[in-house]
Amino acid sequence: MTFNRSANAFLGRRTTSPWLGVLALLALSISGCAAEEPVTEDEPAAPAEAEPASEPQPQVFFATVEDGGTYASPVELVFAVDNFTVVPIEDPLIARPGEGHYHLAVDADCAAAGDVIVAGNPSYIHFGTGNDNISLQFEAGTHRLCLQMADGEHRVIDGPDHSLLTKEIQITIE
Ligand SMILES: [Cu+2]
Repeated sequence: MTFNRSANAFLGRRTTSPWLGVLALLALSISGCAAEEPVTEDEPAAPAEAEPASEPQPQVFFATVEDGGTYASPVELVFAVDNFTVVPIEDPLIARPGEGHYHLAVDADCAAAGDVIVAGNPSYIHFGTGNDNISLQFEAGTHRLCLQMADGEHRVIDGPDHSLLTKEIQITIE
């Protein structure tokens, strides 16, 4: 019994001893890593990645009048659009992405996205030659103007660009 116990104890020491060594090595390597950690933390933070340049958005606007402005009649209206190409309509009509022409609603509601201009309605003027200006006579008072980009089939541009390709303003004529 005594022999066995001491043998077991001996064996126990023999068997645990190498593990202690391994644990000690592990502890050393862990502390080694821990010691190196602050070095990486001290490195200057990587500069924030530049935001990927977002696609330039098409946007339509009046170049000569602004919302809330007061003007004398006749009013020279000039239109402009960024990141969109103004082209004359073709025969037969064809719609191409990113291209179109101006429509102007005078004292009338903007046409809904995807709607085709109402032919023969004098409230809706269509600039099918790709022209970008008109001189309009107004009576004194307030007037609504809604400038919209239409595609080559006279359809008010639909989709996510719609809101930026519709510009509604109110002007006052003295
Ligand atoms: Cu049109």
